[in-house]
Formats: sequence, structure tokens, C-alpha cells
Amino acid sequence: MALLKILQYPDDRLYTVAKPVTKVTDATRALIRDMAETMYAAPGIGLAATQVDVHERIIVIDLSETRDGLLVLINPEFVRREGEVVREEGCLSVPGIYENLTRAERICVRALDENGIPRELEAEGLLATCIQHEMDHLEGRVFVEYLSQLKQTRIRAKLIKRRRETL
Ligand code: K1U
Ligand code: ZN
Repeated sequence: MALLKILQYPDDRLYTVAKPVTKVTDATRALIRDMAETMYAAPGIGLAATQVDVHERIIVIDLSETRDGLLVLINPEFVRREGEVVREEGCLSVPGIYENLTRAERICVRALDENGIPRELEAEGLLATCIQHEMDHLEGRVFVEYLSQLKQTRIRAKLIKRRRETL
């Protein structure tokens, strides 16, 4: 297993639209293991392949306290989105920035699991928010893009300054 480098906003590669996985192979499963290890080490509750510069439609999520409840979504698609809820979000590609965003309250997604088997999943609460956040990454969208231009400019400047100071 390997720890992967997480792209940091405003890296242009975060704006890449990921391609569907055509066949779930051992190589896909090896990538999923590395993504999970990277997410646990960060630590985070979700990670999209886009964030580790792999532009395939793969997401890992684990909301469990014990970190043994890995959810894998390959080629996820929305079946339903209902209601609206405001929740605070963070992002491993935008470290230290937490902002309130409005998203669907309940969702149903269709996706392949790590064995290539199609599944449907109903989600609400933090899981629904996290799935939507990660699906945005696969579309090349970062959560800060929902904020005002002023906030985006401030976040960009803050992260660039912080990075310069840690070099
Ligand atoms: O996509 C990512 O960068 C992962 C992100 C997922 C997410 C969090 C909150 C709302 C929506 C999506 C994170 O994991 S940020 C870190 C975080 O939330 C966390 C870290 C340690 C313990 C618990 C939570
Ligand atoms: Zn994120």
C-alpha cells in the first residue's frame, strides 16, 4: 500500500472531469486501497480519485468512528436528490478551510462496488453531504467554488501564502 499525494487548491488538475471506469480490475482495487490509506492518514472522511491526480470516477468514504466502514463508489450517478440542508464542509485539498454549504438533504446514488457489482444507496445526513462533495470532485468542482468571489479570492490568497511560508 502507498500514501498518495493530495492535490492542493488552487491546483488546475482539480478542475479535471474524471472518466468512467470501464472495467473494475485488480489495479482498480489497488488504487482503492491506496486511496483509503491516504484518506485515513490525512485524516479525512472521504476522498475522490481526482484529489490524488487520478482522473477516474472513484470515491472512498468512511464515516465510522472505528475507521472500518469503507464505502467505495465507482462511476456514481444520482438516482434522486430531495430537500435542502446547510452543513459545514471541509476538504483535504483546501486544508484548514471550513464553510457552510447548501446541498440536497437526501440522495439515492447508483454505483459499482469494488467488485464491479451495481448497487443503489440511499443516504442522508453527513453521508449524503460527503457523497455530493466527492461527486463534485469527479466533475472537477471544489466546494469553495460555491462561495462568493470575495471569499474564493481570500481563501486562494491564504492558501498560497501559507504554502509559501512552509516551503
Ligand atoms: O473530499 C475531501 O477532501 C474529504 C473531506 C470530506 C468532507 C468533509 C465534510 C463535509 C463534506 C465532505 C474531508 O474529509 S475534510 C476532513 C474532515 O471532515 C474530517 C477529518 C477528520 C475527522 C473527521 C472529519
Ligand atoms: Zn474535497
